[in-house]
Amino acid sequence: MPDLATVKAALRAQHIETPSWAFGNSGTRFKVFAQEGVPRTAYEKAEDAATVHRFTGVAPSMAVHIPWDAVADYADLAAYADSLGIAIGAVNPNVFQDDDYRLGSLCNPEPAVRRKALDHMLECVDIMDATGSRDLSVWLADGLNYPGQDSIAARQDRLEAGLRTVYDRLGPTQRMLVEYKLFEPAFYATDLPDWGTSYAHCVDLGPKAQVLVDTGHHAPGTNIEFIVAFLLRRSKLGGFHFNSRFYADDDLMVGAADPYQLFRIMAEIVFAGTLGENSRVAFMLDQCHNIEPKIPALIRSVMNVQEATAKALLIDTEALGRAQRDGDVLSANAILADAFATDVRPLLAELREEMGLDPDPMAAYERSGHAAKIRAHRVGGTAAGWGA
Ligand code: PSV
Ligand code: MN
Repeated sequence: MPDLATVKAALRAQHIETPSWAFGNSGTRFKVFAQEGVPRTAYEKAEDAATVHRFTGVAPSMAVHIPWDAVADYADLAAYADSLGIAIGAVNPNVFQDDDYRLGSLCNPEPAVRRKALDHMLECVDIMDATGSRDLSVWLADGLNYPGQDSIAARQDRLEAGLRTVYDRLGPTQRMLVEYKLFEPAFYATDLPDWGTSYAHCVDLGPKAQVLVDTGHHAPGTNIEFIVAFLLRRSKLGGFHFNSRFYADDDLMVGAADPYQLFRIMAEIVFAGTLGENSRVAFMLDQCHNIEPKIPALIRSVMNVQEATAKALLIDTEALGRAQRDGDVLSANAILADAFATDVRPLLAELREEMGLDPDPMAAYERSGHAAKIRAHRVGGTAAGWGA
């Protein structure tokens, strides 16, 4: 059986990144529901991310999305985040919310629009330099709604050229994470629809380009842990955007829909030995809290990732290896199922106490009165979000 001290050390070293946009108002294309106490600026989003970290102890960075989090001085934002005990994580360029991007960004048939998208991405690398961020997180909304609308092959050529220019601008320790998505907003064809397409571009680009797996971006029934295992084997798994989905890209709290899937994904991470201090895999959340309060939803999400990780770390890998070598299908499956069935909450409570935290982050946040404080303080101004 795995040694408990080793399990705890791995859990303590795990780093789960929160997304700035999850603290702002969000909704669906039908309605954005405004909440009270929502941040007005990137600085206030950093305060919320720091609050999630204060209660969980394992969320010491916040991803930013530009221009949603545009500020006059990015080094100052990073210094403010640092003063709160967190860092600026992945920088996400936004090349999908401008009228110019109606027909795409890097794949757009119009050279001037491609240039505009490229310039924005290069500006995002400048922001990485200013904030000390390691990862440029690239997601394109590019694609086609109708057969014949544009040349699928020519769009791949434009994509390749655009990504290459951005890649060549990266510093020696910076990375480009290339995200894919099966559909939405384009419905007929997406220019980066699946992990294979992202992977092929990343292989062409070089070692600083790696695939980003958003758990909500696959066809129903896709075996995501297979993708994870494959990419890890090739050192091409850059990170995750964790969330839950029932139907499409639902962006619900990770672990809410299918905790067993999350466990199976984390099991592949454990099998590959890619947890711990030097993990090159970025564990990021990409969620929207449309009807639930945002800070506790993110605390819960971080806890859900921790629980899945703890269960994966408890897999008896030696016994599993034996059962696999013996072709003992039932025992092998039972070893995995046993680990998943373990109640790891007492272990995590103990770990939190050792880390000087409250053993129950959700209850501690409720008791803290923080929600009332931000509701009273954040009055006036424009709440961050999608037009709420
Ligand atoms: C797109 O659905 C996505 O997953 C990308 O990561 C975006 O950057 C993010 O959601 C926020 O809209
Ligand atoms: Mn995503």
